[in-house]
Amino acid sequence: MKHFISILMMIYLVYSGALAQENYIPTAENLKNREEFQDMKFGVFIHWGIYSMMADGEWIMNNKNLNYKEYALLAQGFYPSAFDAAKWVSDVKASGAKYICITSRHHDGFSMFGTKQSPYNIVDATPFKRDIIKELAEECHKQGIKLHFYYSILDWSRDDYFPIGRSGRGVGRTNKGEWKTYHNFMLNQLTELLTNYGEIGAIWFDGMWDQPEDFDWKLREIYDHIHSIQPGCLIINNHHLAPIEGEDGQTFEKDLPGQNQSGYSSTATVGKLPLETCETMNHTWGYSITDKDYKSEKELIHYLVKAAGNNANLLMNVGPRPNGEFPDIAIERYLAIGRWLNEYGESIYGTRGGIIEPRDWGVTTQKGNKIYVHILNLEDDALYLPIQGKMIASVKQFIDGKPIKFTTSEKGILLNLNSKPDAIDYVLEIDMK
Ligand code: FHN
Repeated sequence: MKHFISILMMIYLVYSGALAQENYIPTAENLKNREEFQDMKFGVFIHWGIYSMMADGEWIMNNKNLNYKEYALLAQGFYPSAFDAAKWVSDVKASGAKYICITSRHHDGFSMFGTKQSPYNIVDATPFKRDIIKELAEECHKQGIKLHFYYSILDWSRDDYFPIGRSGRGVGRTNKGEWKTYHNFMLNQLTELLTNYGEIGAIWFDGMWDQPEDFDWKLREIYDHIHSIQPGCLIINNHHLAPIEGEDGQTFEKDLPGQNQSGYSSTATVGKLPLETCETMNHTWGYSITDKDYKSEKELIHYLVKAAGNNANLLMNVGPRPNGEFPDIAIERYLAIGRWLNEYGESIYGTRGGIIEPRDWGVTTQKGNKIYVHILNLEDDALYLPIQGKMIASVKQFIDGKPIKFTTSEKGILLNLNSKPDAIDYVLEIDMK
């Protein structure tokens, strides 16, 4: 009998353990942070590492099949003499962005923070010896910018990232390490990131696509570990899939939610979590000396507005130079977005995707009883909206409050704009009754 009861107990424990793994219940703080995350609407992504010295993007180690031991020697020459966290954060603020997501460790395996888990980090392996993540965190907290950490779960330099994945196959690793030590290494680094740098808005994972679909990353253990240290910290994973239990947000790479122009998003079903889309200003994420093909101010503002209309944040990337400065053209673009947000921010911050689905002419955003109509591309001097006229109190130009005349039909209204809009974003404000 005793034996029978202990078997029952064991079954119960295993089963309840499995259930605990399955049902992630976010804390109230986490839910509040999700709302705040959605309200912020605009963030700056920073891809920076020792690869910036080679000035050809963050994948150079893989793309040129650089031997991992040889590549590691780059660290000895990394001295970003112009790095100034205060300047970064004030430029980010001037862009109107409310958060920064920075690469704490990219696929090359080099940690941009002072970690005790490996000497291959900015404090111990470079003559610079400064923990740039610490300086950035302090400045973000001081200037009221939220800080998110990008964290690669694939690694081209460690033997214990084994089996080797789809990428980094030509960098010379021949040893076979134990996955368990890699897993523990990640858990310990995450502990450091979540205890040494104050409140962290999100951990943003990347690289899961490196292994086959059925690979067991023991994600849930990683996610629970993060939430056990900072329950409010959002977990976002750029795995290009539908959200996985334990996550708090969903990101799309170079695509608005539901699109698949990048080729990354074919399996990324849009879920119910807060949404984000990340994009490059030019073509590469890490600094490239030749890639000068920057998107125009108009294109960038349109992307931000379209993201908002699709109920998503925009995370717009910059790849700092090896000396630690943002490229001048990136700063110019950020400042242009900031000037636009100074005027039109009310129609973006704190909004959610509007009741009218995105259209070819533009998008709508919504806050309380106000609908903002963002006309980005209209060939006519009139616009039909499927909103019942009787529900509308007024329609006006956002910028100066000038009333807009409209006629009502059975299912909607026809706005008389007088002329074809030519602003970067012609914004109308509709007050609902
Ligand atoms: O391989 C990375 C790439 O370098 C960059 O970090 C982007 C950002 O979304 N994510 C990966 C590609 O999916």
